[in-house]
Amino acid sequence: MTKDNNFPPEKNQPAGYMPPTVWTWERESGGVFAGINRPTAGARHEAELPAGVHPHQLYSLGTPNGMKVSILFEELLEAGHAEAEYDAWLIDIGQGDQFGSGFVEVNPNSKIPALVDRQPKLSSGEPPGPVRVFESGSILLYLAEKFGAFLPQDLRGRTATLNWLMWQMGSAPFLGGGFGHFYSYAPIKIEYAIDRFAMEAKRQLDVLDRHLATAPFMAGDSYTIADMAIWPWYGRLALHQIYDDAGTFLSVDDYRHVRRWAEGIGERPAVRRGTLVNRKDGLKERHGPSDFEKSGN
Ligand SMILES: N[C@@H](CCC(=O)N[C@@H](CS)C(=O)NCC(=O)O)C(=O)O
Repeated sequence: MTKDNNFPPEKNQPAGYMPPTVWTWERESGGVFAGINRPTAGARHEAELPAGVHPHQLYSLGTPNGMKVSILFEELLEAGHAEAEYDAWLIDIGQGDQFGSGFVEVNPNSKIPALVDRQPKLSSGEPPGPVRVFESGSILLYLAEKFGAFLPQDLRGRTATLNWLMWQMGSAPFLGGGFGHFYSYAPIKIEYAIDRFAMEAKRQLDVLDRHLATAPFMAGDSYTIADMAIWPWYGRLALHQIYDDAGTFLSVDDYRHVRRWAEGIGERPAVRRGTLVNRKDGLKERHGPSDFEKSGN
């Protein structure tokens, strides 16, 4: 298919629009986040990242992608891994903190979450020094391997966990960047785009629902990093917690196995704590367990 197809340009949005031969960025597109979006990568200003006392320095925001990591940290601590202590610093993506030079050194993709591990478990012969980790899926895998937790050791369990972790990384952009963007953030409502991504979001919920009809958790009987990756997006959607009234729009209550799973995970104390981290309306920064008490949440 080419752009010179038979559809009449007057039906395009805006009417008469035809894509030029070469796209150039002329103005902000409007909508939430338009002010920070540019067609280029790299640092936009000099800014060092703060650092606390703990081995793990997390630079994040309490969005679904950010929550995955703070949930894992809280689960590790809850499970008794005291060495999983972390400092969590708020990166305000609306203000462009992700384009500061320090952040870009950790994540050249300028997106939260990003992690610096100052006490990595290096193999013998590796040069000493911190390890930088970006992409939430990579961070979850990194920490699960470091602590030997929430990642089954048997081949089938480990593979199932990674299958669903990778599924999440590939699928959530359709839910967030596709459905969420056009349903909630875009400056105009475009029926074609909303239909396309609502269809895909519902298909994904059906994938999860059919799977969760057969097992308590994504990778089978045990709670793993796959659940921690999927829950902040699809679990919270099933609980009507993201994108305003999107849960009603997508009839999420029909996916009863997803709901059962989402409710169970949502009640875990570590998940409750993890969802509060790096939120302007929760715990802006987290440097120790007592911060939760101080926040009043
Ligand atoms: N695939 C990435 C996606 C991360 C991502 O999209 N982060 C968003 C917030 S949820 C962000 O930092 N956006 C800032 C920007 O796009 O400038 C991951 O899972 O870590």
